[in-house]
Amino acid sequence: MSNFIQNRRQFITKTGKAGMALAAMPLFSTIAPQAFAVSANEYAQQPLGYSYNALEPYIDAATMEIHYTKHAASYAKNLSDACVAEKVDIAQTSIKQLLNSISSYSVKMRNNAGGHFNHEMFWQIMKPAPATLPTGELADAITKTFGSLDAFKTAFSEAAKTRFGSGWAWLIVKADNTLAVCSTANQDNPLMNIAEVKGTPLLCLDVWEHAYYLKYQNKRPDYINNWWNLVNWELVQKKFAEATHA
Ligand code: MN3
Repeated sequence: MSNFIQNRRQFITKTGKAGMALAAMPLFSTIAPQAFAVSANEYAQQPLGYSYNALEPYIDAATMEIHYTKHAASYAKNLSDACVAEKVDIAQTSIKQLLNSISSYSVKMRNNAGGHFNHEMFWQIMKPAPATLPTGELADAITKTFGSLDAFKTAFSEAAKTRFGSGWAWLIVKADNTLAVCSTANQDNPLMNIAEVKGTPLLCLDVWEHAYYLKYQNKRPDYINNWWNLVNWELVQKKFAEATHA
């Protein structure tokens, strides 16, 4: 199979509805192959895997649409601009590599590389009607570190509630394969070389007001409590396995 056809098939699989329109086109259309290569680019905003109202009643459609099309889209656009200005070769540099050397770049790069990475992860780490519990090695690790799933949720929720101002709460796996909960300010994340607590992110929660204010106003704890109904545990588990079996 040629790379072009393979990329095109992957693109259609990844893009869902948007891809369906392309699927109806003749295979050898006049669309440039680059159009597909860009969709797989981790520096570009990827299509949302569900509709804006799919996370209701926990996150409302208006919040999702504004969050995805305005806030998150801006981070991707500004990251792209910063990479041009600061001569980052995005074909040769993964976002993780960029984050791990973020102290070498501008504040604009830091805010937007983090903002883009964090939101892309956030959309994926949620799904409509997910499994309600982690299983397997992840469940064992959570019990070992925190005592129980409930104790973990309490610790994570507390990190999210007490993050002053704007930021994120995280479950990470550290270099020694142990789990930890932490939070970061603004759009920082635990992959950054400047992070106080470093590790591979497994789960993240956006606690910027733009993530919940339309529905929850000042009641951040209610947003956090409801958000647990959306956690894509299968993906958290997959990330844990990838990080610990590397
Ligand atoms: Mn956000």
